[in-house]
Amino acid sequence: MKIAEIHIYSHDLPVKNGPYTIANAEVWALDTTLVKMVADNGLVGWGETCPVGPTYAEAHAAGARAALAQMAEGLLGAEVSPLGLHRRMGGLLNGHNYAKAAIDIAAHDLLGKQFGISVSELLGGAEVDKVPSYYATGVGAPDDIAVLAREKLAEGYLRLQIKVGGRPVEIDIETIRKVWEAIGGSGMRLAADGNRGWTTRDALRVSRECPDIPFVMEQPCDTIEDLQKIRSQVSHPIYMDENATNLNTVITAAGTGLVDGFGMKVTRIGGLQPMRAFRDFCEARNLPHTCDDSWGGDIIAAACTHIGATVRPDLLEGVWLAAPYIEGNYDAQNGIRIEGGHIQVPTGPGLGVVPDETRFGAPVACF
Ligand code: 0XW
Ligand code: MG
Repeated sequence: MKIAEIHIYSHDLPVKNGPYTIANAEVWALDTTLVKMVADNGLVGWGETCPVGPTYAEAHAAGARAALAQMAEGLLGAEVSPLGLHRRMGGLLNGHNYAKAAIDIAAHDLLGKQFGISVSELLGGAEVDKVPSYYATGVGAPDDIAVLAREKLAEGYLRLQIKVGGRPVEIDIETIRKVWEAIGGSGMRLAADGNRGWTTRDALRVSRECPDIPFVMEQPCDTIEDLQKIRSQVSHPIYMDENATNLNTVITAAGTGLVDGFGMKVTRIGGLQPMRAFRDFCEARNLPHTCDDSWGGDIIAAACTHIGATVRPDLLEGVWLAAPYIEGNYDAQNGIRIEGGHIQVPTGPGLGVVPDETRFGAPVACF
């Protein structure tokens, strides 16, 4: 099965009750990029990539489309095989994993459809038919975030990620304390995600002032050097998120014991093919991790859910989806939904979701 056509779409996803605020970004609407890959046998696969604005990571929506346009011509006629496609993409464009991920996801969707199996089966087999999600708050007032924490606990979420950073650190400390008063003892796990927004001074202070609260510090500071600096001085586990930009970085971070786990994004690492390698490295080192993306609709949600279902369950910190912040689904019937803090793994072939492409309008580019 070979690639016959590649169509690229841009689609607007307004943030429900926006804006969504994190340390380095405030977003009201996200510009997502969809890829429709048509094979020479007529089968169709879908991919998606959606940076959460231009400042969260070294990624932006127009950049994704430019990178895809750069590679598309050179991918026509290629075999639909994720490994071969990654090698071919590497020969067409250096870097830009987040754009390559849309091609990778579409190829997995197509392969699954051709063999009549789901993407999780392609990735080694699902361990579960439902995966836990986790809820991510925005940066907010301590009392408001504590109320939200109670609500999400009652809804059935097993894990909460609160956003911190980008404001006086005293308010972050107060937020962590109030949230723990709300959920402590319930079994709900807690992560405080700095999204690169704390200085090492702030991170050290938070850890010193909250020694009694068992939260994970997710990407507290901007750089790997910052993480190295605080590593031996904090009493809280450190998870790497934004700095984990490729498998090479992950191998070093895991291999040198720099981190205790990862918040991982399928598109940042380049798609499902590198994500399965990441999953296996983490299992070899007993490192917990999430299977997320920064944003996106049903295609990204399905990709994250399928890989999440293949992770050793005790290492899966949850599958985060933008669904609670998005109105509706691309696939009205089988679209991905969070119910009681959990997500049903799609059972249909490939990704198991079929988007209504009339929602996306005309493609912005066709090859
Ligand atoms: C909570 N997320 C998965 C969604 C936002 O895009 C940020 C991200 C994170 O963990 O950094
Ligand atoms: Mg994070």
